[in-house]
Amino acid sequence: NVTLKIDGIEVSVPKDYTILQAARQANIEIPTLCYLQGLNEPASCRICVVEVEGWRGLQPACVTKVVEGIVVKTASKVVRETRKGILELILANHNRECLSCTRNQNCELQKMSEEMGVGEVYYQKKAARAAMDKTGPVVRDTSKCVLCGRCVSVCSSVQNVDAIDFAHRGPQTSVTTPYEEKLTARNCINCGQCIKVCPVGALSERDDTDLVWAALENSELNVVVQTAPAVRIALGEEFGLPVGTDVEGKMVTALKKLGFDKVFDTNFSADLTIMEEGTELISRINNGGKLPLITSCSPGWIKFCEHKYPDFLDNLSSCKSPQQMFGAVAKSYYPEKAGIDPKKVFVVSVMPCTAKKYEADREELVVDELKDIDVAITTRELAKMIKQAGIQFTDLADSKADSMMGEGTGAAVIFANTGGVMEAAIRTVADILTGEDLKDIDYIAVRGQEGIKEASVNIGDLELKVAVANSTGAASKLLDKIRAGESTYHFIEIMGCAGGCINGGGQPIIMDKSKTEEVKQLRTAGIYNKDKNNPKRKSHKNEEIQKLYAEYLDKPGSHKAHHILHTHYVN
Ligand code: HC0
Ligand code: SF4
Repeated sequence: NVTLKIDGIEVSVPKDYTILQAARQANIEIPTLCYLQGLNEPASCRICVVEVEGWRGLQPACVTKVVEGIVVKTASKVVRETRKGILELILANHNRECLSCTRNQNCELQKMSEEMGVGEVYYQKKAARAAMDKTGPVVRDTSKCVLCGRCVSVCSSVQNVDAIDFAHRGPQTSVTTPYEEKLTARNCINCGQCIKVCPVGALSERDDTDLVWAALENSELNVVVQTAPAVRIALGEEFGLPVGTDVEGKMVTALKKLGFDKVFDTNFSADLTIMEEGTELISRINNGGKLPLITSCSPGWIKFCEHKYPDFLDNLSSCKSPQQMFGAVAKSYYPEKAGIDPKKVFVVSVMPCTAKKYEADREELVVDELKDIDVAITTRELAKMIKQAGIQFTDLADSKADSMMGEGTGAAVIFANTGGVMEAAIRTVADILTGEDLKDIDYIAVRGQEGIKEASVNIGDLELKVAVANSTGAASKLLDKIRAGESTYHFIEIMGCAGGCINGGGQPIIMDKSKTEEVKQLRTAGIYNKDKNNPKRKSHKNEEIQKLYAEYLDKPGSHKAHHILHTHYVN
């Protein structure tokens, strides 16, 4: 260990620590716009400069290693003045239309400017409005970019996509796509992980809330809404509630107040997905079908597979995702039972995910000329709508989702966590194969935040070999091993984002990037708690699903189920 003094506090840290890490250990905040531990440490913003007694000039704390006995000052006059000067230069180059920015009051640059007491900024580079790319689910506004490089790092190192990179030099430096095309033109998978790390409003989701308001105001339409598993434990953050708080009941009340005709739940169709996908897995194992079966519910992963691993397209489950299955049922079974014209049903989904906007528009997912989903909005967009409606969210009483498509089991809610789809599937497949009502249903081996998890599960005389990858970067490593013949499995879960949907690109933005892992853990725990407290924890126990099969679909994998709930991806 190395001992040093920071702002008069003696700190002892491992010798490979940087001054920034040492300061954080001592609970001293050094501001930075670019730093992400272990991921983006380029010292590009220079905001983190500190003074080390006896050293020449100021040092960037994020890359300067600790040295025995040094005395560091993080807030001396020269440090404060230098930081402010650097900040003013960044601001001079930044489109400062804060009032109309999606990140107004949620922007790291804005917060920093306020804390550092920035006064007048004397120069304003002409805002590059023309550079706005609004075509896809992920919107780019380069006039706001501060060149921190976080998006580039995440897209490359975590997601292994490389859709964006630095281009040009000097004052012309920018973050852009190959040939400066639209983000949607090539390999971007719409995961939105770049939005989550952007300190400012240079990256955001396409705002589709106007489409939802218009539908709600159209009396001709029957507007139904579904909410994804992960939304209910994160939405509260937008209203100041502690991370991981379960706000399912308040969320349902808020949606009813917004005027939706029916407030249903994606948990219902997550259970439905398990019925179909579990049946598909058993059938592929028994009939010599293509293995491993790979989950197909994460649209970011699907697009990644199409671009980089097209040789695995036949491994993908033919099941549509729960979002799409919900829409397909909401436009067939629901109107039939409710006696309404399917064309009048307008389906809104609230998702923790930006790629769900892309999935909603995929041509493969149209049944009988009707799109499954009309509009997909993110958790953040729903929070905006609730605020726009003047609803005092934290004061709301709880209510329950509407029946027919509102019931969900514990197996459904854990879809939100990495490993959850796998665990939910095993719970049902194991019961089907053994013919028992198994009690030991916590499959701990597939839980947790590691990029790749592997397990063998004994079900009767079958040894089911499974793997879980979270983030497309982790998926690459797993699939490369399978391609090389080094690993074999029956069943694989792949989710596009690290941690699964709880950390999707549409979830509330975590301003303090040093808390990212902690937030993931708290949201994950919130989801597992909901599973534990649900009296039904297996998808096949969902009574509304049983009724759907009895009254409409017949049985899992039936002809009708295939027509509306399954699809096929071709390159
Ligand atoms: Fe997910 Fe889903 S679990 S992808 O993470 O499968 O977005 O929460 O809604 O569709 O259910 C996201 C979350 C979903 C879907 C479900 C799956
Ligand atoms: Fe990269 Fe995902 Fe952002 Fe696209 S949405 S640029 S794939 S991080």
